[in-house]
This record gives sequence, C-alpha cells and structure tokens, in this order.
Amino acid sequence: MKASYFQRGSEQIDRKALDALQLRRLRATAKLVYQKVPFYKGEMKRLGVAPGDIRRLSDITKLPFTVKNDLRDAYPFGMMAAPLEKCVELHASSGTTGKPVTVCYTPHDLDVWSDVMARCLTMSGLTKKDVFQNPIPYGLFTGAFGFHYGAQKVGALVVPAGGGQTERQLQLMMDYGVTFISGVASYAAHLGQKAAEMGLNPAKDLKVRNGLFGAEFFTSGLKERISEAWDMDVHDIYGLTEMCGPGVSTDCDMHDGLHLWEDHFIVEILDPKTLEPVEAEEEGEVVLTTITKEGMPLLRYRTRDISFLLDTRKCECGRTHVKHAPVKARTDDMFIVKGTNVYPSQVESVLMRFPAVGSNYRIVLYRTGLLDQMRVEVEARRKMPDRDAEILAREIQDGIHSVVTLRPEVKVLPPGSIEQVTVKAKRVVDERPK
Ligand code: DLL
Repeated sequence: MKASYFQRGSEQIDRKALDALQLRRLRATAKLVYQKVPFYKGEMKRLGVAPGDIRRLSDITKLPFTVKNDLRDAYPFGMMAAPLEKCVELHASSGTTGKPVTVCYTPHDLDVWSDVMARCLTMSGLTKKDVFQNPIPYGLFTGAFGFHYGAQKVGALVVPAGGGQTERQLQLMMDYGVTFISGVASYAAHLGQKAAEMGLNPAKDLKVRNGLFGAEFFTSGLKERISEAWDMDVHDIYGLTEMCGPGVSTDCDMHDGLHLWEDHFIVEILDPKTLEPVEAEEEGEVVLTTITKEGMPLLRYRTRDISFLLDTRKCECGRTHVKHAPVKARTDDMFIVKGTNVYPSQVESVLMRFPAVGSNYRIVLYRTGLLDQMRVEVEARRKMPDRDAEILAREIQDGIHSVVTLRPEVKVLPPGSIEQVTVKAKRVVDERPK
C-alpha cells in the first residue's frame, strides 16, 4: 500500500466480521429510523415489520424502499432522524428536476464522510506529500467539500480552487506544483484541451500524476484519453448526496471495479422492474442503505444508477469490500429513438475512439413529423477544414450505427462550440414536444 492513510483493520476486514458488523449496524439503523422518522415508522408498519425482525442480513429485504420522491415530499427536513441543533452542515443536490434533495450532517456524519473520502483518495494514490487541487465549485453540491475533508485527513496540501476559470486552474497547477486533481472527468479532459491551446503539454509541463473523478459516468475511452494527455493514473469515485456525497466507492490500482465501503453502506443490486435481486455479475439498479448515519439515515435507497457487483470477494489489492462495475448510466438516462434504447455512454464510447474528436459533445433529440430523431454534436479536438469534418462525421455515424443500430445525424463542430460546465455535463438535450 503506497499511502499513509490506509486503514488495514477496516479495509481488509474479513467477511465474517464484516457481515456481523453490518448486521449490528443495520439493526441499529432500523431501530433509529423507526423511532425518529415518521415516514419509516409508517412504511414499516404498513409492511408489518418491526426493527426486532431484522435478525440476519438477508432480512434487509423486509425493510421498505426509499425513492427520490419520498425525499422531495419530506423537503426540507422531514426525513431527518437527528434534530437540527445536532447538525453542523447542510448539502443539497442541484434539484434541476424538482426540489433539491437536502441532507444535514451531524459531526459524526462529517467524520465518517471524511474518513471514507480519505480511504478513496488513498486508494487512488494520495499521500501527505501531495499538493491536491480541487477544481469543483464549493457550495451546496457535496463534491468539493467531500474531497476537501478527505484530502486534509490524508494530510495533503489542499488547493481549494473551486469551479471554473480554466486558465487560472492551469496557472495554479503550475505555480503550486499540483500533483493530484479531483473533479469530473469531462472537465479534466477540457482542462487538458485548454492546456494544449495555451501551448502547454500537461504530461511534460505539469506535475499532476493522479486524478480522482466522478459525479457523472465516463467511459474507459475518456479515461484513457485523460491518462494519456496528462500521463496520469485516473481513478473513478462514485457517490451521491443521499449517502454522504462522493465517497461511497472507488477503484483500486487493479482498475477492475470500485470497492464499496460496506462498513458504512449495504448495497443490493435489484431488477428495477421486479425489485428482486439479480444474479452476481448481472446488471441492475444500485440500492443502498446507510448503516452509520445519524442525520439522515436511509433504508434501501433506489439510486436509479445501473451497475453490477463483481463476483470476487478478495481483491489483489488486499481489500475485502465488494466491488461494483463503473456506473454506466441511470435508469432515467436511457432514451428511446425509433424504438431503439440508447444510453449516452454508448455514444461516448464510439466518440472516444476517434483521436480527432474532442471530449465535449451533446446528443439532441428532436422530432420531424411523428418521427423521433437524434443528432450528435461533437467538438473537434482542433479546427479542421469543412471537408474533413464531414468525413469524420460520416465515420462517427457508421460507428454509432454499429453499436446502437441507428444512424443519427452527426455534426463535427469547431472546438469551444458547446458550453463546458464544471460538474454534471448535460449530455442529452431533449427538444421533442412533450
Ligand atoms: O455527484 C457526488 C459526487 C461528487 C460523486 C463528486 C463523485 C464525485 P449527486 O449530485 O447527488 O452527488 O449526484 C449523484 O451522480 O446517483 C450518479 O447518477 C452520478 N454519479 C456520481 N458519481 C458517479 C460516477 C454527486 N463515478 C449521482 N460514475 C449518482 C457515474 C456517477 N455516475
């Protein structure tokens, strides 16, 4: 293990001890929410289950689910299990599709969050010798604070750069000798492109050698690009406001799945239609239960994220916590065009095969007459003659056709044509009349 914060006792805990710990914590959580959260008391009564009925881990299936709408209905504080005077920090999701999911943290919740973040950062190579730049907006969004707390816990020097101002970000990296960056993969790709425009070669002119990115899906193609452009080891971090923020799982140096911290979260992968468990290595919806939270514990939260669990318990890195595949999509990301199901990640995986293509793109859905249509707009990495852009567009079209059997219109645009956001790139623009 290369870093100083590695917690052998927790991260290499044997399965039996981990199961016993999970059961103890699950029972305590079921009791807590039954006593303190009217929503859960009501749901558990409706299902005829009392906290004392949780005798083994498999009894988790007796407990009620929680969905995003339950949190919205309880907005802002109706799901809290701790009184507000015991809480010291509040975060919320962006809430573009309704009331923002709002979570308050007790000091204990912040400790746990910092701790899981420190583990994730350590797993990605962060040590106290690193200069760690955090190019994520500081605010209600959990991203920046999670990384900030975790990196400080590891003992790295944190540069709280905040979001945006790409040229300034690069300048800070040069001036401070930054070695490790966080954020969103698409923004890291954009930083790389901007560096090239400024005449910099990130792999040679900057000292950044590690990156931990999350908050939205990114394909292995995008990951490879960032790795190459920066000569950087790229790790993937998953998390959501409802659990704590970033810090639920990260991939180790084996890069074949993200270790999910089972001493704090219980994961189930369920068929989103039947809500029954799927087989190992089969894709389904990620359902998470918090087992150490005080402020807003959640039972069986339906994340809408799609992934699968790997069928290996012990990883070569020595950690025993279960691994899941990178989250490739959300159940609500998928769109249907001409009867074909399409995930944005399928389009991205094709785009990233073309070196002349930049990393910023969007998928526009529109309608002509009664027919749904899809147009892929992608930036070229460098300005190119119209003729070359047309040839490239046709090649991309063929590539997409081979993956999703649709032949969408493809437009290759000059660099900088599509708005670049720091977090949560909006990949799909749906212009179809409702
Ligand atoms: O995005 C927390 C976070 C910040 C994670 C920074 C990692 C890095 P929310 O805004 O609540 O929280 O959005 C959570 O983002 O349910 C997934 O759909 C998606 N997501 C998060 N991490 C990943 C990832 C933060 N590594 C939602 N891969 C989640 C794919 C991700 N999707």
